[in-house]
Amino acid sequence: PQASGVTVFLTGLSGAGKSTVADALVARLEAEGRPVTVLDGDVVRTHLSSELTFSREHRDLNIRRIGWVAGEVVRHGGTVVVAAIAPYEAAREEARALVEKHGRFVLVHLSTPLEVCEQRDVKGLYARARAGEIAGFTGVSDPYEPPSRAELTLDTSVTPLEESVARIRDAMDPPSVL
Ligand code: GGZ
Repeated sequence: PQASGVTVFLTGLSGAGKSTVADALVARLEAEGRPVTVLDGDVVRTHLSSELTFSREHRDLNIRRIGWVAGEVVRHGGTVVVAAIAPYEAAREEARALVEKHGRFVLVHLSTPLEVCEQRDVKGLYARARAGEIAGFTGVSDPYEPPSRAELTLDTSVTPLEESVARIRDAMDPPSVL
């Protein structure tokens, strides 16, 4: 059969659980013997988008780059897991189009409420944003447009990690042709 590539694109606020879910999903896929390319916003911004700010223009450019790389991997039958805030619908849809030229795209909205993300505040960024030390922080002083067509929506404050992984794993399989 023809190689069938897929990109799982995790979008949501800072602290929504994107990296945690991505790590657990990658572990599951690698345990199946399936190599995975991980494009985590944080890491991409170190290696591929180091000159970019958090302006809308730069966020969109960041997501376009991620979408293009994901498309190239999917073109060769690979598996990609993206974890990025990707706050703008138009940029997410651009990434979808770049990937769907070559394979499947599964958009997963981690819809964990802002209050929970802010309470977690793993890196203290929300506190700094509230104090006015970080301008244009998503959810505080910058927008997040919820996806209007996510394949899956998961709130990590109510869904256990293993269940999130299982549901994403199921959504990755191509629709069965009976
Ligand atoms: C949002 C910011 C900001 C601002 C720094 N707004 O939770 P983190 O800390 O570790 O990951 C976030 C990361 C967001 O990068 P992305 O590439 O995913 O964003 S986008 O998709 O919008 O391009 C956060 C940190 O960078 N961070 N400043 N102002 N998040």
